[in-house]
Amino acid sequence: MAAADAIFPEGFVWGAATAAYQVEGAVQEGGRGPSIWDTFSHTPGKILNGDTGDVACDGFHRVPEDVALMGELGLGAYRFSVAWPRVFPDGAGRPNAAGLDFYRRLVDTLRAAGIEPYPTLYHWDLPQALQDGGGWANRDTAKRFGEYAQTVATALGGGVGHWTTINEPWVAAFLGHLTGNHAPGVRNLRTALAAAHHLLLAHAEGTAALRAELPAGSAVGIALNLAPVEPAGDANADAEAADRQDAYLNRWFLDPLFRGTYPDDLLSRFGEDAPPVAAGDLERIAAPLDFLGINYYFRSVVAHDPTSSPVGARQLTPPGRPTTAMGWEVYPEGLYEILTRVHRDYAPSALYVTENGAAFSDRPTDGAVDDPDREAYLHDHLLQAYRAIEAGVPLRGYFAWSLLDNFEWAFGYARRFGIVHVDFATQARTIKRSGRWYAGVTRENGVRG
Ligand code: IFM
Repeated sequence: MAAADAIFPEGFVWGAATAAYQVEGAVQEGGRGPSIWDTFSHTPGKILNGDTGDVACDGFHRVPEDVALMGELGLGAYRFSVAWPRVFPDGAGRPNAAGLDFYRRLVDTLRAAGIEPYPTLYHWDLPQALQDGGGWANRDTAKRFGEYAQTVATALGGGVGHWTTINEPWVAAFLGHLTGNHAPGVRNLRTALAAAHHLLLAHAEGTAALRAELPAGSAVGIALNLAPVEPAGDANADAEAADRQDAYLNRWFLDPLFRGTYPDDLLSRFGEDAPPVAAGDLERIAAPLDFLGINYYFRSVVAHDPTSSPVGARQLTPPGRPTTAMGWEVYPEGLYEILTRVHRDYAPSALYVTENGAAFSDRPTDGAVDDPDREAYLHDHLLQAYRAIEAGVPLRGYFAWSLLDNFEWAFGYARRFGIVHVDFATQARTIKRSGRWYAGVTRENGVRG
């Protein structure tokens, strides 16, 4: 073996990820009800180019084709999300059998192909009916989530070993309820903090429901978007802003999940806007996890700026650094830094990189898609993941974001993250150069050379 080879531990899980609203389309089929993302994307001015997820990658109709692609890529696992409005079109009440059947078929097709299903129960598509009752600002929504989790576990339980409750509660809470860039488009700090707390409470309800329903040995976790935080300059004020940003982005979720507390420094800063925590909430939120999923894309570099963000920290892209089509800095070492930090400070029993990837504007030429930047991004991040394993981090798997080019939320179809190209006019799929390279990684169980 050449010195630079990074061969991962036996049994390491190689996967790719998507989310329901980003790929499924078929928003009015199979009894699906509307979600907040249907409402939001159909509101003029909210999404670049007026795009919506109405058709997306047409994944709802293309399960056999897409699972065959996963086979070509040599994936051992597929992380997808279950659309709550397919299961409960009205948010609650009687589950929709056709919706559950769709996911049963997906799980069966994956398993028949030797690919482990890794469902996520909430990747931002709240049933509109629940939003009409207050959405995540309403504590009851966490209860509804528990019922939904129990229903999906009953339907899929035997065939699924790894469950993620919520994807990126920070994004759902703060982009959805503070900046308003995501559905439901609210702009209010108190609402955002209530939403964040209720998303964690939903995680607790969902975890309890899954554990009650699933066979022993099933694993339940949550996926957080985390990043190392650096001050932009040498000034003390920037260092303090970086501490606050770390509390806001990372510790606001890690502390309650692993320690049953919210960061004191921010609680006092938020004052009357602080979340409505009832007796017993934090104990339930801190119930042990079987794994933590980390979604990592770029580090957070911040400058002190009292007018920016609820913590007075302005996010910057360090000048002269490479960036992706999202404008996000390419900083692979950040993956090592966040994995080792979380291992050191919180010691989850197992970790997965549940998302990592990059948008670049690539186009097919003569039927091929040459995306060396994405290949380099994945390569460099995988080497950092490997470094973290060598440093003792119990990292068990890696999921590239994304299997397919898809609906990138407020950016619509104008940002491509896929290792498989999608022509949205014809729905033709083409494995990109990065996808072919990743197939080599899954085959070799690591990165050679
Ligand atoms: O596309 C998103 C995904 O839905 C959640 N994590 C970040 C990705 C890229 O923005």
